[in-house]
Amino acid sequence: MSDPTIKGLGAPPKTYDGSSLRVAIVHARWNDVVISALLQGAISKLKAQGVKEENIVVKSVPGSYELPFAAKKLIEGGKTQSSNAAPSMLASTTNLLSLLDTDRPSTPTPTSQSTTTTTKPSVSTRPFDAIIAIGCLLKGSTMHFEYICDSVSHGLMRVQLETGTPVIFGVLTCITEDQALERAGVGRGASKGHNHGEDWALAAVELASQTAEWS
Ligand code: DLZ
Repeated sequence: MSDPTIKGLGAPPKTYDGSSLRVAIVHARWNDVVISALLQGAISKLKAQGVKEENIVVKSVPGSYELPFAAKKLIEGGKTQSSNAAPSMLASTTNLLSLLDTDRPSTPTPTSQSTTTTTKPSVSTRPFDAIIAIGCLLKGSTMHFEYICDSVSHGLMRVQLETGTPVIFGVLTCITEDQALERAGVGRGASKGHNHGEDWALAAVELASQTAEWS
């Protein structure tokens, strides 16, 4: 049984309507069981908050280290599309519909990146209101984990401060596999844990809505 604790996301000051928002999720493919669960949690919560399917764009990168670069490219690409719609960029955008149409490989393959193009015309061309960067870093026996955790967390922070687009830190930094599974809501124990992807979706909708009001 999970203990009630003081940890976790508190209630927002108000309810946010995501129906006018465009959100990109970029996820790493390392540790795919955890990533898949987090991705599904984020998508279903975005939809529950009113974000339309055609305004949820999903892209993947090999590992978490690539997330800051990909987040920045998505933000820049979205802004380029808005001012000067480039058909080639639209064609390379994978939206939720195409994700659901296409079986995601259970293990990363070198070709999966090149097969994610879609010809569906429903993709919006507005800039993204928020990016959710999802990854799962598991500690190994070397310093690799520490270097990547440090780079990715600072990189994602830098991207959002430089671009002015909220980038949600959806990167689990875990010592054990069980810690990661529990934080994706697919724990192996009696309690499955809690899917943090849902929290990241809520954070994305809140940040995108709030900061639009502030500016
Ligand atoms: C190389 C590597 C290792 C060892 N572990 C992980 C991990 O646990 N989670 C993750 O998302 N990525 C890992 N990577 C891959 C790096 O993030 C990156 O993709 C490569 O170093 C290439 O830049």
